[in-house]
Amino acid sequence: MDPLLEKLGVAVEFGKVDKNSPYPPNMKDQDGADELTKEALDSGIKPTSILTESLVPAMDRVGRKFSENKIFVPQMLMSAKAMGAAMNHLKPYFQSGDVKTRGTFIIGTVKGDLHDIGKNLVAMMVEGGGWTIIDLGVDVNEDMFNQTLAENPGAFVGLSALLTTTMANMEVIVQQIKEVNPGTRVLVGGAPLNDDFRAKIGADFYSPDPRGAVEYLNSCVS
Ligand code: B1M
Repeated sequence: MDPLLEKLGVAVEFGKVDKNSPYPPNMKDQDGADELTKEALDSGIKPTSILTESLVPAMDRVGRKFSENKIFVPQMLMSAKAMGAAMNHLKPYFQSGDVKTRGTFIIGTVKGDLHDIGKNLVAMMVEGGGWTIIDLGVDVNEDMFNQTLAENPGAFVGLSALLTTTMANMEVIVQQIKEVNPGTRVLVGGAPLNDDFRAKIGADFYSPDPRGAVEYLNSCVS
């Protein structure tokens, strides 16, 4: 792997946001995710390579260490911050300059769930695919989705969940959307989901990644 991508992965794994960040103390004065991502882009490394070869594997390592009780929530949070600093540099590439004409996509992480890195990636890439995005953020309940749908008739909806506990909330949200706004197409995603779960809760499409979500949405309007 490119040594720069390796270094960036380490910065995200250990939560080094930028050079001025005092955390972690043993990486004091070293470049963080902010500087390293910029350097990687300036050196010509593709944004998708930065994401898939460095950032996402780093977050997987973080998750593994958390499961093994080797790190705790504050460290996980610092890694998420470092990932966010990196994503700020990638955003313009994924959003691209396309005219937004295909339709409106309302996205949010479901009630009870605060994970937003994957949801933000999906939003960025769908926007890059030519869609107008309404990002409702995290901890979004059925009423917020339905109210936004009432203001944007015909919009598509995307739900993200990262916790097995909040997958249950997803089911309620899908049912309520379908009841109040019949005909709305609902896409679901997030690490603990699969297509069986999608079918069980009556959502229209499951994608394990942002690309699948973009392809599905585009196929609905072409
Ligand atoms: Co949390 N967390 N976390 N966490 N966290 C996980 C999810 C966990 C798997 C870690 C672990 O135990 N190994 C575990 C869940 C276990 C489970 O339910 N099975 C867990 C836990 C337990 C918790 C807390 C309960 C911890 C605690 O407090 N004791 C707590 C819950 C808080 C809450 O939400 N109410 C918690 C808190 C946090 C932080 C706040 C510290 C932080 C989130 C910060 C943030 O998001 N701003 C955090 C983090 C960083 C993680 C891990 C390490 C990384 C998540 C991530 O960003 N991945 C995570 C472990 C892991 O995933 N390996 C973990 C990178 C991201 C690019 O991937 O989000 O999967 P992902 O998104 C992917 C796909 O899933 C897909 O596309 C994305 C790009 O490929 N996708 C979609 C996502 N949404 C989609 C929607 C679509 C389509 C595709 O269409 C609409």
